[in-house]
Amino acid sequence: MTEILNDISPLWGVCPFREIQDNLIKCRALSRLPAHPRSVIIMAFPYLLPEEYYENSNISKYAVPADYHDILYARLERAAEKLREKYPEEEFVFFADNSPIPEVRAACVAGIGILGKNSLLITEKYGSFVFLGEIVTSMPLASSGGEIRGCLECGECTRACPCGAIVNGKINKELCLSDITQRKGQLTAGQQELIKKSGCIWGCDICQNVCPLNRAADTTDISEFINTADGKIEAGTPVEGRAFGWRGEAVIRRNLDISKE
Ligand code: B12
Repeated sequence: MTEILNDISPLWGVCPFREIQDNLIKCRALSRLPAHPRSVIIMAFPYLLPEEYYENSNISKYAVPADYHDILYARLERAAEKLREKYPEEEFVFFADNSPIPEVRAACVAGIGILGKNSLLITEKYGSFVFLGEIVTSMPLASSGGEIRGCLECGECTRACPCGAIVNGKINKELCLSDITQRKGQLTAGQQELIKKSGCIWGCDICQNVCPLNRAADTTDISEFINTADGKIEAGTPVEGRAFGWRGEAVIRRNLDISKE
């Protein structure tokens, strides 16, 4: 199993399903869970690129490569197929992001990183610049984690957030700039100002960029992220196959207009 998982992710661990079963996220993907889920094999996929890739970028770092859902699904599917072959009596179902699994929590329980005040998982090697994906299985596997640890609590992310969205060490989704950039329709004058000032028309990296635990974060080796990088979005840039594709062109066009006003 180790070999199969190492082949798709440099960092993974096991969270017993019972540890997160009371915190499942209610979503459509919930129906895809195995009938008797026992373990969550949670995996981190580092996505930080060398600094020059972000020089003229006007989107958040996570959206610079092609849609990470597609990239993670291809890798997860490869591993799930091999696991099904090796353990034909067991179930293996993969998810990434659009998942009933509270991924940050599962990753903390599995011990692959620590919980930041910005509510993100921070790994030792890649900082918080990792995507999370998982294979939920009927196999009973031993937990790879120990005691759940928190971050330095230096308060840098809380102070740097232009929206005051980090309250008592939790993200207030309603205030988070990343969420604001994703909303449909007319934004308030205040919200428009926030987008304009940030220079970022999709997502937000502020709470990650100021985190001292991200200062020495390693860049990714995942070729699918490196080879597809495109950080400059202009009017007419196709949205298909991008992390923001699900939102459609209108929201991107609106945010571009706001940034140019
Ligand atoms: C909805 C969502 C958002 C929303 C709301 C975020 C939020 N934190 O609620 C919005 C749009 C704002 C958002 C923004 C971003 N997101 Co988002 N998001 C999600 C999603 C789909 C669900 C999160 C959720 O609703 N969890 C359930 C709620 C109820 O959890 P919660 O109460 O907030 O508590 C969480 C933690 O604080 C922690 N926790 C809280 N209490 C405790 C207690 C214990 C003991 C433990 C162990 C943990 C723990 O675990 C919970 C689970 O996340 C996850 C994918 C997933 N399936 O988990 C991605 C996910 C969290 N997002 C991700 C990313 C990359 C981002 C952005 C960085 C993107 C960007 N650059 O703009 C920003 C970061 C904003 C921020 N600082 O959180 C990654 C995070 C990777 C990482 N290193 O942690 C995830 C895991 C997606 C993925 N598959 O990679 N996101």
